[in-house]
Amino acid sequence: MTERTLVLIKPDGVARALVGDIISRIERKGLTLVALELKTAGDEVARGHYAEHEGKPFYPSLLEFITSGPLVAAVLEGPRAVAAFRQIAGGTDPVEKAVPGTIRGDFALSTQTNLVHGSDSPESAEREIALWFPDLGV
Ligand code: RTP
Ligand code: MG
Repeated sequence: MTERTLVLIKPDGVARALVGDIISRIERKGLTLVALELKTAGDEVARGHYAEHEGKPFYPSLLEFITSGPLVAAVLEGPRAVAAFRQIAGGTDPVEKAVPGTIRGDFALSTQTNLVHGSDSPESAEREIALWFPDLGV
């Protein structure tokens, strides 16, 4: 069954000029781009996006990081899109968890500046797509 996921190429990915490479990996995996936009997250969207992490020690710096500059927000579609994108992204810790061949495993060193976000479930995807692309129909 086809599914959608919300992906961010975080400000570090844009600043490091990795947008083209990351989108190329998404396309080569076979996922379809449904929406794609360069945006800068304001405080409200950032808090909504990372609501599940409120209260954690890294939350303030995470908000600062995600609002620090332009990012690319995208909606991808395909069979098992949520898991498929998280597979090509690699684990959250780019050294201990992400393996070579994944976006984080190949290009990141830090658990915070780990280049990409991908929704962690179809329910999260629905919520995040409504947050980032309120005009996108279902
Ligand atoms: P994401 O939500 O960005 O796709 O990443 P994820 O599911 O792999 O990781 P999650 O646990 O949801 O954490 C969200 C983002 O918060 C930052 N983080 N920093 N210990 C730390 O300093 C720490 N832990 C998480 C990362 O940017 C992570 O992607
Ligand atoms: Mg997450």
